[in-house]
This record gives sequence, C-alpha cells and structure tokens, in this order.
Amino acid sequence: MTVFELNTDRIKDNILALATIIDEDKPGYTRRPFTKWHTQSREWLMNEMKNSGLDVSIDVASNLIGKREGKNPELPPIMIGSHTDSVVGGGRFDGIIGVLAGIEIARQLNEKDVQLAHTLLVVDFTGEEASEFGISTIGSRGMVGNLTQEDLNRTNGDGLVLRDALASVGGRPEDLATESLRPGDLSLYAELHIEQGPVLEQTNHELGVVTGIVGIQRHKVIVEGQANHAGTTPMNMRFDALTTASEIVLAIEKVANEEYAEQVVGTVGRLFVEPNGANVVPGSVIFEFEVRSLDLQALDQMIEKIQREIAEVEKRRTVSITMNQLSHADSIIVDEEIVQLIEESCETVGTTHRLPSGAGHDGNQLAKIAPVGMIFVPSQEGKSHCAEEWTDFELIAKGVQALGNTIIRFDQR
Ligand code: HGY
Ligand code: MN
Ligand code: MN
Ligand code: MN
Repeated sequence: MTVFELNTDRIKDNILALATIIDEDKPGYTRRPFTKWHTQSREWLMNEMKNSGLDVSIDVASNLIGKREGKNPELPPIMIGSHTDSVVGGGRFDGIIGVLAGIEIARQLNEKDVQLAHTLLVVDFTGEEASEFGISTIGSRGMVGNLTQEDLNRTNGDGLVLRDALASVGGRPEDLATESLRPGDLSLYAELHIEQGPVLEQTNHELGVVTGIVGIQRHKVIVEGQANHAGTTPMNMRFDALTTASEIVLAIEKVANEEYAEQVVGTVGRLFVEPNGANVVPGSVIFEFEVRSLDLQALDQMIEKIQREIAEVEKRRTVSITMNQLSHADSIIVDEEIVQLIEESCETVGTTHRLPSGAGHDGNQLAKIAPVGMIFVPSQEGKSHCAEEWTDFELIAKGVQALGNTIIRFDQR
C-alpha cells in the first residue's frame, strides 16, 4: 500500500533550488546557522511550506514549523522534518532532504485530499550541525527544553551570545522554560535522512530502517606551552604546544582503535595554533575532539583513557593541558514497534535494511519527549559533510514515499 506518488522531479527541483542559497565564499554548499544565507533559505522554505498548505510559524527555539491540522486536534501531533543548516563545505542533501520530504508529503496529502487524524508538523530545526557555540542540535534541544541557561550564555568566536543568536532568528529564549515541549506533546517524530555512510550502497539496499542513533561527547583541549624563537631555542629547551597537542591527537586515534562492547569512533576536527608563525615555536594550541558510540559506557571508557593519556603527556612535557566538556548527546535505541512500522512502510516501496546511525541527529533530542524513527537513503560511496555528497533523486523520492507511508500507517493505528 502506498498513497504517495514517486515524485522524483519535484524533490529534485527543490533540492537543487535550495542548493543555490549558499555562502559562495565558502567551499561546498555551505549554509551556516544565524547567517544571511540561512535566513534566505528559511524565506524560501516558508514559501514552499505555504504553497503546500502548511500554516507557518517560528517556535520558541527559532525552529521553522509548518502545521497541517488533523481531524482530531486532541491527538498529540506527528512531527517530521530535519535541518537545512550545513557544516562548512557540506553537501546538498544532509538534513535538507528530510525537510523537503515533509513539504512534499504535505503537498501530496493536499493533492489527494487525505485528512489525517493527527495534526502534522513539518520542521526545519535551527543549528543541527556542530556550531561555533560548541553545541549542536541547538533548535531541537530548545524544542525539548534541553538548552540550559549556561548553554544560552555560550558565545561563538565573534562574541555573539547564543541567547541573542536565537532571538535574532525569531526565537524567544526567555520563554524556553515554559514553552518547550514535554513528554506526551508529540505522538511520533520521524525523519528521512541520507545514511552518510557506505552500508546501504555496499549491501545494495534502497532504504535504511534506523535501529539506533549514536551518542556523542565533544571536548575542548587547551595546551599552554611557551612561544619562542624557532631558530635560537635549542630542542631541549622548548615547550612546544603543537608537538604536545599532536601526541594527544594521535592518542585519541589510538584509544578509538581499541576494542569496546560497541563500535566507537574518535575524531579531532578543529584545531587552532597560536601565534601560528612559521618561525615561532607554538605557544598554545586549542583543539576540539569528539567520540561517538551507541554504547554510553564505551564513551565514558574512552574519555577516561584520553584523560590518562593527557596526564602522562602533561607530566612528561611539563606543559599545562586542560580538557573541558563542550557538549554531549545521549544515544537512542529505536522502539522495535517503530522499527517494524517503518520497515513495513518501506517494504512497499523498495528493498530495506536495518542499521544504526553513526551520525547524530535531532532525533537524539526529540527522543526525550516522543517515540523517534528514521529512514535512510544511500550515500554514494558513503560520502557526506563534503561537496561530493550525493544520493540519486529517485532514491530520495522513494524515501519520501516510505516516510509518507509511515505517517499514514501510524495515523491509522
Ligand atoms: O555530525 C553529525 O553526526 C551530523 O551530521 N550532524
Ligand atoms: Mn551533518
Ligand atoms: Mn544531518
Ligand atoms: Mn537485505
């Protein structure tokens, strides 16, 4: 049973249209949150939502929400959506296809005059990607009441306070405590997303039924050595912050390559050297690292090992090293009932395969207040967070059908 058309052309046109609203001075298809390109893309999305019969609003956490009334307004709504902000140098599909899928589903429900019992909410979350504030999934954290005052006081590299950034795009941070959603306020949150990994392509499946989403811990490490003259400072008199940091970067990789109960990954993706001069022994280094796993204990084990490695390096090199947690997101295991609902909804459309998500998503936050489910479509060569990110449009259109079927089945339970 599938109510929804395979509308490859419309989803393709929308993906390619959104891919033109980007920061041309950055690589790939960059659209960072709280920038004029994200604001422009929001305006484009609002228009598409209105053309799909959705009532448009900005919620307390600055998320864009399109609403389609259901026959029984007393039922907690079904929410679908994702994010349209990108990493620097990101691709055209990560997050974007989930928001456009929601709009396409609303449009097709109208074209077929299908009235759902549940109200349908289509969401574009603000700031899903890791941000300069040191926190990700900003809008969905705010939606579920998981942005603390400390979070709201975070600043980015330019001194902008997160509280003010949210207000600048329509959020009302002062009302977060009273207006965020609580358990029971939603019946279901479901998201279509690219896999961002190689499994579906390698196993030759069209649709992924997500069984869980990894937890993430992000930390900042500050290494204070001593800037000095690169020519006149003998090797045995140096306190080189960069070679020290390099030992820790490699130690993080070593720790992530050890054995744990569940698969783990560890990455250092962001590093700053001061004073960053070719003829100056680096005086200080700041870098951020993250570790991920479905198993929260494995995350804690990795952090303990990394802390021991840092203590050893600090003692041996007599420099100062501090490590502070930036953020964390709990892992989630998708309810078997939701997995089966989604699997059945996918099977009428294409070949399916169950798998966990190595990427984090807004679902990590929505799981605090509602059942969460996700559908993946394959990523070509598993690539993502880069300009080469690619998924065939027909596979995305199948993902839209599968997500639409999921909503219909859930609505009629
Ligand atoms: O980083 C992630 O896992 C996601 O793409 N935001
Ligand atoms: Mn991403
Ligand atoms: Mn994403
Ligand atoms: Mn199979």
